[in-house]
Amino acid sequence: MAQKSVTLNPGESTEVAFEVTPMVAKTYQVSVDGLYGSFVATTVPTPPEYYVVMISPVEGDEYDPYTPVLVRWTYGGTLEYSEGFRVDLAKPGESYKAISSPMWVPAFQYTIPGSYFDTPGIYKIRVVPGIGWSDEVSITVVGGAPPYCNWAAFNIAYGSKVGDPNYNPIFDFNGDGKIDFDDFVTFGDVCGEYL
Ligand SMILES: [Ca+2]
Repeated sequence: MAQKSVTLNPGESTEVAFEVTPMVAKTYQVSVDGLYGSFVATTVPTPPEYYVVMISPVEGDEYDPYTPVLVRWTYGGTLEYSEGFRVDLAKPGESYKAISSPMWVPAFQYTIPGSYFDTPGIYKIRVVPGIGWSDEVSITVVGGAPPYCNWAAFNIAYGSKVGDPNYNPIFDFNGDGKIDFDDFVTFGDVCGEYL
């Protein structure tokens, strides 16, 4: 806490200044030895040299269950970075866990496999730079029948891998680049009740 002491004789006044650097635009309450006041920060200072800004998804986006989420971001100030970016996910009611693989992504985008989004609710996604500030968004995974619950479409994609003409990433629930038995099991779990 900042502290300054002044001594005044009766009837005297003086000006005392404190400098604060608010990091969020909002109203701040201040008190000085029993005297209360407030000030409003309407703009925030320029962030540090290194910071992440999320491009997608945007706050409040809605997704169907088991839908992969493409996360894209920029890195402010300078594009030089040493380690890359870590992507963290907080499932509904849980705290953040690092989920990117490799942990430090040497790129500005990352697709979170659909298998992470197995429960309706609000998910938080955070991108953490090796150096600097992270940014986060919340998305909502809605309940109900996902549009891909279509056996005919799944059968066409079954057995394919990335690069094949019939590969369809929507069915690659675990994001391993191929649509195989694991995805078949997930498809059955998610879509069974809707088919
Ligand atoms: Ca797969």
